[in-house]
Amino acid sequence: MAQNPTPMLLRFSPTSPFARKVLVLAEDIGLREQIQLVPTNPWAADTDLPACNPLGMVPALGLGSGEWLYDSPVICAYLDSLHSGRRRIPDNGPSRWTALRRQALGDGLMEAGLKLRIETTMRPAALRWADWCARQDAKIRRALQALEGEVLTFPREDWTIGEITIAVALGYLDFRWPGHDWLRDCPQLAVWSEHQKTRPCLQSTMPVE
Ligand SMILES: N[C@@H](CCC(=O)N[C@@H](CS)C(=O)NCC(=O)O)C(=O)O
Repeated sequence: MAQNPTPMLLRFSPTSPFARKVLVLAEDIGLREQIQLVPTNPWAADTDLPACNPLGMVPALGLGSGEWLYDSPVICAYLDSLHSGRRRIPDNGPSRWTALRRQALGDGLMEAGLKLRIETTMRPAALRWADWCARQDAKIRRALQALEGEVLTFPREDWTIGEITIAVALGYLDFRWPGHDWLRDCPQLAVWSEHQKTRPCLQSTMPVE
């Protein structure tokens, strides 16, 4: 395996699903020990995160050269380029586009969940926008239905960035809304999700408040 000469720094928050996606991939491809974690609260008024990522978001990966990479798809593509094993982002062919599309769907699930959470926990109650919440809820339900329709085609062992992202997105929904009914009409996806939880890289990256 190629060794990165200087350790990489990951600005991350332990509750961020996007940061968890990066950590799951890093562990899965054997690069976790080359990354030093820098816990960062992107919402803190005095955070210096914008010096690394002008968008003020985690995850951001410091390369040791002074350059910082963001956002999670870019960081994952970079990490996947550093090892000599099976690529989690296939180099070419239809499997590449399926993996990237699934990553986009998983990222979109996380984003809808995050927007829902911001609206329901951070925004003052008097200013909350019910239609916005309903819109995010509908996105989540449609995305899950789409995944239910293709979950039986997911690779059994050789997962890609697509399935990694989807597993982390489902974990985020469980973490923030325990007991939710979003998977009620997605029995195959629910079974798949439970099975993924036995993977060491998902167990070692469980979100904590
Ligand atoms: N598209 C970005 C999304 C990252 C993101 O939304 N991060 C959240 C934490 S989960 C954040 O830092 N939010 C702070 C903000 O929006 O100002 C990625 O894939 O990395």
